[in-house]
Amino acid sequence: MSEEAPKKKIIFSGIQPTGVPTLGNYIGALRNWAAMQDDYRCVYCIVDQHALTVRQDPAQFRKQILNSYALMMACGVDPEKSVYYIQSHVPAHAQLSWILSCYTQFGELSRMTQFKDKSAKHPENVNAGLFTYPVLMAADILLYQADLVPVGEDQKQHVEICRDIANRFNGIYGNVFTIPEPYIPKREQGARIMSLTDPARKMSKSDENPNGYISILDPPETILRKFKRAVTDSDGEICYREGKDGINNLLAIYSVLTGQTIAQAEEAFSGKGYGYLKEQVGSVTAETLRPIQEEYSRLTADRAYLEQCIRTGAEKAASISARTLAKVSKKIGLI
Ligand code: ATP
Ligand code: LTN
Repeated sequence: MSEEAPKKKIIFSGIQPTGVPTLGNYIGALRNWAAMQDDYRCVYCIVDQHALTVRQDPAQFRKQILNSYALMMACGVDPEKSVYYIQSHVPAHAQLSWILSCYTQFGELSRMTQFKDKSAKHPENVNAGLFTYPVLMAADILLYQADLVPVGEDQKQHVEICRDIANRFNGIYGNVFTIPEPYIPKREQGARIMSLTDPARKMSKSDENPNGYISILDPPETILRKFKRAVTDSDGEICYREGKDGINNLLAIYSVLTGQTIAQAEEAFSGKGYGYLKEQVGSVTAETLRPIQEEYSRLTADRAYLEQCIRTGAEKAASISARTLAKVSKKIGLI
């Protein structure tokens, strides 16, 4: 048997170091990052340049970048198995982003929901970076010739524009880029975890009200308290149904974290009250996050090791991305 093993597919994903990730980030994205490392060639990135689209306090930002790097490792990202680095350490991202921006239309960027949402949220700072954010994201993905991009549902539109840009570029210059596919969990499997205070909105780490989200680093008492206060409805029945956003959200969290189906979770809570459901979801969440929190404390105490991982990650990423950038530059006629 001399047949070569089939080549592993390439995964690329990124997360902004804009604060401590939430349970939504964990379920929608980070959990899957760790799980994919054995079956794919994974490239994971702390996208600090994307975070600059919102004003950051420099001292705070510096800490957050390092902490975010450690936290993803605590969630299972292994810098030995995956290429794991910080975006600004690899200049090819910004370089390719400029080139791709010349192949992206003003009109298509204007249609991005995240741009509309974030401009409404920060009307005093609707900067050009916020507008061209999806182009930098396309550069991230295309530099590594990624086949799949694991993200939560909110990022689907950005992966689609990335595909459009890549197809347009390939249409002119031949097969330069792999066309990536979004890799999104099903809705009941946590593609969109909702806010605990307003279950019509997604759980977001930049929510002004900390009761809306569970931070990955919240201590158990805080987790239990936040779930206890979670907004539900008044009909008192525990089932997954249209219009029951609060209960659907709790059932989705419970089923994802316990590995049960929604139907099994409904069964387990049949005839029980909302208070009991909240307590159970709270304790399953606290139990899931406990080992992550312990590993995070261990890692942040070992700064030399973290810095070494960051450096090695950037070297690996730079060497892969330089190849794509060189190919692109040649195709478009740069000398
Ligand atoms: P911000 O509040 O700063 O906009 P965010 O919480 O939306 O940030 P990102 O850094 O933009 O987080 O997202 C990281 C990953 O987490 C992305 O893949 C995104 O799709 C996913 N994600 C974010 N929020 C949720 C959510 N509520 N449910 C499921 N996945 C989510
Ligand atoms: N826009 C994403 C973060 C992000 C990303 C990426 C995700 C930046 N570049 C490339 C996947 C692939 C977000 O806000 N969650």
